[in-house]
Order: sequence, then C-alpha cells, then structure tokens
Amino acid sequence: METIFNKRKKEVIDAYVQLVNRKNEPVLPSNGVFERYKYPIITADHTPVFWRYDLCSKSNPYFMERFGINCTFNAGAIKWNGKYMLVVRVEGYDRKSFFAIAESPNGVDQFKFWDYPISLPENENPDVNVYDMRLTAHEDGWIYGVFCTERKDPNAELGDLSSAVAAAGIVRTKDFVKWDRLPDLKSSSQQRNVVLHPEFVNGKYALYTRPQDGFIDTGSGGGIGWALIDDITNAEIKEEKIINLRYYHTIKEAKNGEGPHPIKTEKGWLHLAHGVRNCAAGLRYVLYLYLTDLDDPSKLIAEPAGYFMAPSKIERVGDVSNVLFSNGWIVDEKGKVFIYYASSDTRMHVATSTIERLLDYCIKTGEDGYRSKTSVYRLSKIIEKNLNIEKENK
Ligand code: M1P
Repeated sequence: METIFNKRKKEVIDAYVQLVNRKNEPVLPSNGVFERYKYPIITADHTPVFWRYDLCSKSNPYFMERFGINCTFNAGAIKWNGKYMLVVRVEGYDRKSFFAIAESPNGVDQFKFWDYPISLPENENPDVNVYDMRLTAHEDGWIYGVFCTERKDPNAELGDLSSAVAAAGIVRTKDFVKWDRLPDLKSSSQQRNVVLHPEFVNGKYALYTRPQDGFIDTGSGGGIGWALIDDITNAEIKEEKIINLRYYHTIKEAKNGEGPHPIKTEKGWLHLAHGVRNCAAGLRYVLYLYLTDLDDPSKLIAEPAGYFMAPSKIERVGDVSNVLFSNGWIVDEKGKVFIYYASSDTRMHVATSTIERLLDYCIKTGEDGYRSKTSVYRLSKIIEKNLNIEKENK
C-alpha cells in the first residue's frame, strides 16, 4: 500500500539524486578573463536527505523535514587526494552556521557532502556562531582552517541582543576528520576575514587580517592587514600593517577582506579579495584581484581598476542580496583555477580561469586613477589603439 511516507520519500530522494548528479557547463562566450557555470554547485538542497528528514515511517509518517537547512555558502577549498573539496558554511533554519565537507571528482559538478558535518572543537569560551573557513596547507605540514568565531558582546547594553564580537578561530588537521583547536588569535581589535599565508616569511607564520572597530564597521581599520606571528599555537598580533587600502569612491570604499590565501605564481602572489560599497540598496559586495611581490607578499605590485566579478542574474538575490563572496579557490596541476564563490549568502558557484589569464588580467588591466577624467583617459587609450589597428588593416 502506498503511504504518504513512501510517496514523499521517493519524490524527495529522486529530486536529490537528480540534483547532485546534474552535469554543469560553462556559460559562453565569457569576458575572456573567467568562465561562469550554468548551475550553482552547492545549494541547501544538495545537503543529504538523511540530514534533513527522519527516515523512520513510525516517527515521521508525513515524511517531514526535522532539520531545515537555510543555505550553503562561503566555502574554503582545497584539492586533496585528487578530489576537489569544499569546507562549506552550512546554515540551518536556526541561523547557526557550521562546517561540512562536500567533494567533487572534477571541481564543477557532482558535489556530495560527507555523511557528518565537521565536529569542531570549542575552546574555553564557546563559539556562538562559526563561519567562513579559509584552508591553508602550510609548509609546516598541517592543514589549517582559520574561521570567524562570533560571540555576544559581553559589554552590550541591557536589552541589546545584537551586538557581537568577531575573532579569528584556528584549527588544524591532517585528515579532515580530526581537527585540533588552537587558541583564538589575540588582537587589539575585532577581526574577520583572517587568512594564513602558506609559507613562512622571515621564519614566521604570516596572516592576512582585517582589523575592525566594531562587529560590522571596519571604521578606522583601513583595509586588508598583514601580521607576522611567532607561534601559531598561541597566535598574537603584535604589529599589523595595512597592505591593501580602502579608497573613497571605489568598489572597496566601505570595507574589504582577503579571500582565500594567495596563489604563488612566477610573477608574484595572486590575491582574490572582496570589496564593499554602500548604496541606496544596501551593501554591495564584489570580488577583485591584486598581485604582490614574490619575495615580500605584503608589497603591492599590481591592482586592476574596479571589480573582477560582481553579482549577476540570480546571484543578485538571496538572504543577503547583492553579495559575491569568495574564500576558496583551487589551482590544479595544469594551472587551471577553480574560483569558488557564494552569491547573496545563499548558494555556491564555480568560475574557471587559468593562472596565465589571471596574471595577464592583473598586469595589463589599467589601474584606478580615482577620477572620472582618468577613467576616460584609460578608455581613450584603448579606443585609439584599436582604431589605429583597424585603419592599418584596411
Ligand atoms: O553578508 C556578506 C558578508 O558579510 C561579512 O563579510 P565582511 O566581514 O567582509 O563584511 C561576513 O559575515 C560574510 O560571511 C558575509 O558573506
């Protein structure tokens, strides 16, 4: 006899199986810098059916959801044992985020979650919410995860239930199953978007930071910072300098933050970051690239004007609309780059490019002149060159 339970269970499982096995394809023609893909790679519906439903017909005769997943976004990324692995920020209906690993054989589709989410150890001051893990396979042999840990502000006024304090939590692993928790980063300001550089610099661990005055406002925190750390098992920022500044009337006027750790290339360290500006519709988050010196990763050597990627089509809409955010990318053995980005704090996407193309973009795209006049000058140079070529070809 067909019961509601059996009917619904089949429908839900069939839809899940179809979704996680769906093939993805690049959207062409692209702008030449990167290719977007047709489908998001991970959504709330990609989480296993056995996470969301009680599969027992006796206790769940209506085959109802028992643990709602709101969204899946802001994933750290790494290629490990030949698989493209994402440490996804999964957020439940209860607003709490946690981390879960999803892996794919090819980096663009068929992402499937491991059976259990990561069991993240707490330290003596329990996290209320954790999110946005950046993964770094460090030359010391460990794989580190640096993430944001959020707790209620102990100094909040009575009745203020929103004020929070953001800090960088640090874990490390060798197998992605057992994670050791290290003490949170000690800093004189709140911190979010902290990222561990993959190599020692002057014999020390190096962190990209993002000092901020409050939980939301970066205020006097001028941009992406850089700090050398003596001991990662007791990390403390003693000196911090700003290496990628915010500027008036740019895509990073309100705030910015390092994405995943930079990729080492023959022309320098290639960085992916997000920039934020304010407008009548609220905050708008876009992605941008910059390049720093191979010998001194804190020294800026190139930064194209404007954004690299901005929200487009369905990416514009979600829980927090008009946001692109990335904290994970993977470069494969052939120099192909998989850029994992989330749209509007809701779902994960991939875009692909190559190291060669991204360097070409970084080095040959004009830099910001910070005035309309300088933008017109930059554009006119391109027009003039092209019209001369056309004339010569006639
Ligand atoms: O909602 C957009 C993003 O806001 C924060 O980023 P930032 O600290 O740079 O403003 C983070 O909460 C991030 O998770 C979120 O995607």
